[in-house]
Amino acid sequence: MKVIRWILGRVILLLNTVFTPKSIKRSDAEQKEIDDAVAQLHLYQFDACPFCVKVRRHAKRLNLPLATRDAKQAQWEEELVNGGGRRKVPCLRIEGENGNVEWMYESKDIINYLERRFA
Ligand SMILES: N[C@@H](CCC(=O)N[C@@H](CS)C(=O)NCC(=O)O)C(=O)O
Repeated sequence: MKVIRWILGRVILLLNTVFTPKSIKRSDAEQKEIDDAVAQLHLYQFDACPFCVKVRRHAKRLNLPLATRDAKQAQWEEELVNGGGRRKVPCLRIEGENGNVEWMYESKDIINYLERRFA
């Protein structure tokens, strides 16, 4: 089962590389504004998790320099569990202007959030 999952993960990564989505273009000023806003976001994820790949593809399409944190690494896993409450990926850590932090689980919710905010 583990081997099958590993192989499927590699296939997903390969397809993701071959069919990389095109990023939307913005003016430099607009992109800078977006980059600054996205700096407050971190995606806790696994490389080959299909739900994470889906979120990363949307981020790529929206031209968002979304920082990722590999939740297989002890440091990020601990942060995810302590902050979000569950060891589940993808999870988007959203830091607000006033320093408050929201942990958003579920790929659909994350994608909707990114679309609403940045599309
Ligand atoms: N419905 C969730 C499914 C997420 C999910 O099942 N993630 C798996 C990885 S692909 C996970 O975090 N499993 C917990 C674990 O591996 O510890 C979504 O769309 O985000």
